[in-house]
Amino acid sequence: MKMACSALSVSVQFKAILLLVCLQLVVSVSASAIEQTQTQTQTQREFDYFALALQWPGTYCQRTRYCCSSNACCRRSNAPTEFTIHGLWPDYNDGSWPACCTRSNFDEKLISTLHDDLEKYWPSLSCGSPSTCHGGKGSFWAHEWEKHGTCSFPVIRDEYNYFLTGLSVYFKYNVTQVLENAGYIPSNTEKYPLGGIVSAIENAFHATPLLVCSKGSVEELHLCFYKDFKPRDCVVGSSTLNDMVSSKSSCPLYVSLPAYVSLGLDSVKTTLSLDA
Ligand code: U2P
Repeated sequence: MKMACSALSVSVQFKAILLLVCLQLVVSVSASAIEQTQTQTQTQREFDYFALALQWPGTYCQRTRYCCSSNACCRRSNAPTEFTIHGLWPDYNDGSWPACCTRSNFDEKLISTLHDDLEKYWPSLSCGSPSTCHGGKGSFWAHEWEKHGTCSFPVIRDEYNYFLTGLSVYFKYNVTQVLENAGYIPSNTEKYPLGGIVSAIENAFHATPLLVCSKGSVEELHLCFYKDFKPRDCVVGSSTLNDMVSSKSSCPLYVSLPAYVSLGLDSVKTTLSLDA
């Protein structure tokens, strides 16, 4: 499976198809592996569902105060203009989530075949070094694997499959395309009805997303999935637009979807923690 999946970065045309095939393999291999071994130490109860957390670069990149090589906001004309991945998060139905479930430290070599796709679709949008689980600091990917990935057991059992699955789900559920088709185009002047954005996603994927805003702009959009990666609502029980506006999402009734603006910032060598 690993060899087949490593062909992903070779052919853009076949990427989506291969990723979906890989995802199915990942799920079935993981399921059969459950019976084979239960050796992993589990100190937190098993999660209930997955959230694919997507970040909107047009909003995140407005915060960039200085540049560094790890920050995709600094790529100027090559900066991301579509939703990128924040993380694939195992969550509980009560709104909490497990974190740092095993001592499996991040190893970048294990995901070398996914590197180009991860740089493009799962980049860091800051210069900060987030905390890892056992007292250190690391890359954005290290943080996501150690904090969230290690808790996706038994559905996803290792680092490579965690990132592969994140990419696969992201390619299958193209939020940027759905919003564009519904007329929600990145703009620094327009505001769009939150209900319209939610409906566009519901119509496409038959499940209610969760939106997170910052100062009236869409910052994140979460898609939620059962453990077999079929879409489900993100908010259990009450998912009316009112609930989303008032409590869960920090979004007003009309939101901006800012277009990415090239920063024109100089890079600095020191990684001061000016942006998170
Ligand atoms: O929402 C702020 C931060 O809380 C963490 N979070 C949120 C929702 C959730 O289901 N799981 C979760 O971990 C995220 O932290 P991070 O992964 O960025 O460390 C989110 O940024």
